[in-house]
Amino acid sequence: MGNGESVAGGQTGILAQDTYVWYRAFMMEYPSGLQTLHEFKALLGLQGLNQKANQHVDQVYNTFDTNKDGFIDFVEFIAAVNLVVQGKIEQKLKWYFKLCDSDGNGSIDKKELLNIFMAVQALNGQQTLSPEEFVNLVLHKTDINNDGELTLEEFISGMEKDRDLLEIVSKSFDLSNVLTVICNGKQSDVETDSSQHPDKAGLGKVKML
Ligand SMILES: [Ca+2]
Ligand SMILES: [Ca+2]
Ligand SMILES: [Ca+2]
Repeated sequence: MGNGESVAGGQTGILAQDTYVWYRAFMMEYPSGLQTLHEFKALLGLQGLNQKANQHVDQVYNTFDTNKDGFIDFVEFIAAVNLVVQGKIEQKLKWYFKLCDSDGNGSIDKKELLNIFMAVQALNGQQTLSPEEFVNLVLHKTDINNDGELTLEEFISGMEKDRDLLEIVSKSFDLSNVLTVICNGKQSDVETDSSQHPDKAGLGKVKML
């Protein structure tokens, strides 16, 4: 305890050492210290998406932009990395809920679930379930009062009770592929013969799930 402060905050966060590696990578890529939505998409190779997928990416970006200034700064960035890499289940579920609740009214309805799943599918490609199957499964298992909408409480307690469902949902919302892209840097752009030791080697040390 004591002076173990890190940008990410909290003892369960990414180690200070890792944070430094991320910080260097972030500042190298974004010398202004801010990442725009456009850069976010460029970094992840997410240009030219269809509308659904695009909306989803916008929403992911917006949930990471916690102070809502329209940019992701390093603190927001590392919080996002922290969540995706080693967030506790409940933190992740809260974040999934926020992602799904696109109108922000505090509950998820069928249409929101359907939209999010189709968006995720557009991004990640093949899924074992169809969007309808996914929505029906989630509602069937978590909509306890049967009103066709999910509160945060229903969503979290439903997921915690059903490991299989939790796994399906976690897989659907998995962003670790996104982090792999970040970790590897824009390798395709940097394929000129690199004589020096690549600076980003340290990034490989950041543990992925
Ligand atoms: Ca921000
Ligand atoms: Ca809603
Ligand atoms: Ca309900």
